[in-house]
Amino acid sequence: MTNQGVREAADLLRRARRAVVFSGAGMSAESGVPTFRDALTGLWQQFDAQALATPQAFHDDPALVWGWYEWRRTAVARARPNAGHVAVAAIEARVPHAVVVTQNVDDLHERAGSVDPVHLHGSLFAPRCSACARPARAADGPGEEPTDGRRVTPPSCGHCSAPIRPGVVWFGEALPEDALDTAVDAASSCDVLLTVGTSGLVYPAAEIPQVAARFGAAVIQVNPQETPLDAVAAVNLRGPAAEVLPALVRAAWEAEDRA
Ligand code: BJW
Ligand code: ZN
Repeated sequence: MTNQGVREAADLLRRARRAVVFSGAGMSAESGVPTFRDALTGLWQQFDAQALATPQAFHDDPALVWGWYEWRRTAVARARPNAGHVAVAAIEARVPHAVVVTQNVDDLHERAGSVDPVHLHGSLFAPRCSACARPARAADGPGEEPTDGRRVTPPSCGHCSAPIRPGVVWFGEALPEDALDTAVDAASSCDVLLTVGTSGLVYPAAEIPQVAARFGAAVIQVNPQETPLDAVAAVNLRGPAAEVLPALVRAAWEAEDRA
């Protein structure tokens, strides 16, 4: 990340009337939550996440998949928002109209103070029936899953007895319509879209920054690695979210605060 890049991005953000922050798994990496494309460990090491995040995997082996999500729910409940999440909430408080759109199924944006982030891929904390779709009661407490994970038989629906499934969006499933509509509306009317910690490989979510660019917004990307979104980014800040985002907030607003 260059100082010049941070200054450029800070100017764009300070002038923005409408902004979208679009986040992916890298946003939570420094909270200790593995990214989606990190290698899995423990019980799941012979799988990749893409193989587990499917309706077929849950159908074939519900205890394996439910156990994986319980392990992740435990890890997220024990994690804390990092300085990047806090900086996103600060951006939201500064820009007149700001919307946080996340692909993450954790609740770290909310816990850092973001108001009503749009969850495109659902939540670890909103299980539902796999047959009748009625919401199920989320388990109490952070969970007690061992570090290596374990199989856990999912609970049954109180109404129809089918297994309860995680309230997330798997491959081949439609995204929640209201969330996708809100995200597309926000992207098509913003001045700046800040994309943070996503590989930009999973659709239709990966279209959100592209929609913003197509409608004339400046796209700022925060990611230590190159991604396909480099092609639409006006500014690329190569670095970790918990370092780059606080630096961006300082550069955008600190001078103003001192004046
Ligand atoms: C850091 C960092 C630090 C590291 N700081 N950065 C068009 C073209 C091709 C394929 C498709 C298409 N349209 C649809 C498809 C199929 C499919 C798809 O996209 N496949 C691709 C893989 C090719 N899409 C779907 O199936 C979607 N559904 C659909 O299209 O339905 C159609 C339909 C319509 C009507 C009726 C029925 C069907 C659904 C996609 C659902 C995705 N779900 C998951 C799992 C959620 C639950 C769970 O978490 O288990 O969502 S998959 C997974 O990927 C998860 C993530 O939200 C998503 C995105 O991943 P993300 O966040 O980008 O993470 P990573 O790990 O990939 O990247 C991390 C990044 O962070 C890296 O770049 C690092 O460098 C960076 N990083 N440390 C900042 N400290
Ligand atoms: Zn049911």
